Amino acid sequence: MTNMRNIAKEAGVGIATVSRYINNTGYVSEEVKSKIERVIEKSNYRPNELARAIFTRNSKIIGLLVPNISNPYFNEMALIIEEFVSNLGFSIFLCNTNDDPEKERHYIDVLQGHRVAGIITVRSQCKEEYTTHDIPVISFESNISEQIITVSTDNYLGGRLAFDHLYECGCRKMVHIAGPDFSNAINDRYMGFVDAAKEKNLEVDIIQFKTDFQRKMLEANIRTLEDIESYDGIFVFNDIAAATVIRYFKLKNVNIPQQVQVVGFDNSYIGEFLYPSLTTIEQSVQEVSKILAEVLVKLIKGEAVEQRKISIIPKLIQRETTKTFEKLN
Ligand code: XLF
Repeated sequence: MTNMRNIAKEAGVGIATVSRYINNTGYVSEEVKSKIERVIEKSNYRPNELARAIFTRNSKIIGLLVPNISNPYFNEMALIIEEFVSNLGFSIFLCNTNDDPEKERHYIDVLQGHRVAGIITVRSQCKEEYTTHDIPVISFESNISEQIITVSTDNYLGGRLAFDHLYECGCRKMVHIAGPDFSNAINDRYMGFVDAAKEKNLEVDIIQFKTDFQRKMLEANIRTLEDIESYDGIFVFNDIAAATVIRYFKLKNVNIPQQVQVVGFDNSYIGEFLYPSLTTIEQSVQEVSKILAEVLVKLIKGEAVEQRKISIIPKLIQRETTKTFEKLN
């Protein structure tokens, strides 16, 4: 039976070298690489997809790293990407990083070990880990390196749209509930909101949450917001956090939109199911997911992609958590 030991013996190299080659964990000279490849080629040991991938260095698996699949935006994204790539013969290897760089690093290693054909990484906190191997990578939101293509919404514009809408709906005492500050996307939403407020000479308050990926953690954050009903307008950094804010107001008998108006960000499917349904800033999950999948497949096929930054234009989706203009008059 062909195994690493046999391959090493036949190629005339050490087992550690074969292991470095197969796991892509260190330097192997071109000459040694071709010796190992020749032995692997000769062997017809092809027991399963993983082994095939290891031997041919080319699997039909795409690694998808998301902060946490329990966020509706990310679970919809995973569904759309999976559908798109499966039509092209690829399967998805889904990893939840929990916004933990250690966990993300671990998954990058696992994906390398599985010889994935490409990686889609969402809100990544790692950098060199993506540049020290030759697997094609595309990033949503995080700028990893000059070489790696980033897709992101114009979050700054999104923050401005949220402010302008609340302002037009009559809000004058506003607060922004911002998310974890390691995310460019979240910081840009915050900056857009604050800059638009400055232009109207309005001071806005900011509250910062440390997480958005688990409902329980969000609820714990929200319970600390004592005077939240003293505001008449709230812009929340994403829909799942906005859903938790709405529920909190329900429990406190605060009426939305009569007393407080709320705007989320994402336009994930959860917004329509809420009562009252959520006004939000859309970052089209269809558009984002399709671009991520399409561009990655191009990179896997070795096709050139010129654009390094791909920007999605956000748009206001008005529902029931903000007053309609008729109600204002
Ligand atoms: O990283 C940001 C924050 O949350 C991402 O785009 C999201 O809006 C998804 O819910």
